[in-house]
Amino acid sequence: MEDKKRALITGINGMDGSHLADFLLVMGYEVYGMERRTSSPNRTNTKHLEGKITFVNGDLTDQNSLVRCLKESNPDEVYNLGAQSFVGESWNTPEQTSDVSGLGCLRMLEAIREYGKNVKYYQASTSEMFGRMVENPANENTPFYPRSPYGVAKLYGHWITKNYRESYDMFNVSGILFNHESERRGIEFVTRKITDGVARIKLGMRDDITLGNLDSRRDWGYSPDYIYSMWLMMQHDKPEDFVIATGKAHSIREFLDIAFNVVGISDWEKYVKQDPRFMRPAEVDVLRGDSTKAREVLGWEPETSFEDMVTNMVQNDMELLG
Ligand code: NAP
Ligand code: F7E
Repeated sequence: MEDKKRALITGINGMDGSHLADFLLVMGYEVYGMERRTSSPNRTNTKHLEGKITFVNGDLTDQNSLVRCLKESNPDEVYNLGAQSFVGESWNTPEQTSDVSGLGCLRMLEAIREYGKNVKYYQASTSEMFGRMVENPANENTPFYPRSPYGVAKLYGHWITKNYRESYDMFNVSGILFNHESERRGIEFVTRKITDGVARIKLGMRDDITLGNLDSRRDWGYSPDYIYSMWLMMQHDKPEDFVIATGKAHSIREFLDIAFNVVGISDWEKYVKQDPRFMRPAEVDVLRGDSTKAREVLGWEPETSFEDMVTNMVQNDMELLG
């Protein structure tokens, strides 16, 4: 019988980490999830995975812990999804964001080199690297122009992944993923903040939602569709970088329109307040991607529509709160 493939996922308790673990289990992998120690457990997204995967303790700011995680998991594939991923917070903690989301990638690459076995490496790059969008839609050849400490840190991760691929002949890939969401999205991100707020308003638990800039536009996809692209990149015959996007951008207002509509509210403006606290020092006005390469080379396509994704998220929050 063929040995099971083994995967190590950093950021296991995050949105993408938990969806990727679900998928890899279905594909017959032995899955190891790296989590960092917290004073109280943080397994909201991964409670259902207990007993099915192995949790290992490590931190992207601690080189030795990464080497230990590799020894404990002996992986064929490492998916580096761990990051300080909240753009707004990256102005408050720029150093920590750079350490985790930028240097964390370098540490994992060095850990793999020290471990000394052939391990494929996936880096979670982001559309935030395009920031001001020199070209719309952006593809793999579009110049970068990050607009936040998070975007700058991720750009470092992106380039060091490519540099180690070229320097040491490693199988390293970067997936440049545009925004993607799901029912497991962290509550601070605008999509989940809205769907949770809409459910609370509908259930009479709150009067309004307070947001920042309602005019920015994002190319929003569905996380379970996007994690599939990560796996496809790792199975491709050569290591390359790919843009993953739907190709359509929507404003926060459009998101609000659909989310409130799901619970039968059409005059949503009266329930939404704006506060400069949620505005950013440098905003990314629009993000839209061109994933032609992924569609042609990997055969990847997004499956879930924007409307279905928003509906799923609102209905899920209604169930959780109700
Ligand atoms: P997420 O839900 O915020 O998950 C990030 C994970 O990283 C969390 O589990 C977090 O652990 C972990 N983490 C934070 N600091 C760490 C450290 N020092 N050491 C180890 N782990 C640490 O993010 P996501 O939305 O799933 O995104 C996954 C990855 O894709 C991230 O790298 C993100 O930057 C990138 N990305 C996301 C999107 C998107 O739209 N979702 C788009 C492009 C790229 P705790 O639970 O302990 O905080
Ligand atoms: O903001 C605006 C905000 O925080 C989206 C991360 O996964 O995707 C994500 O980063 C937009 C911005 O996501 C609020 O100003 C308005 O224009 O949901 P967000 P993000 O910054 O796009 C990229 C691709 C990643 O890589 C990141 O890791 O919404 N906005 N009002 C607000 N945003 C928040 N969070 N809260 C508000 O109240």
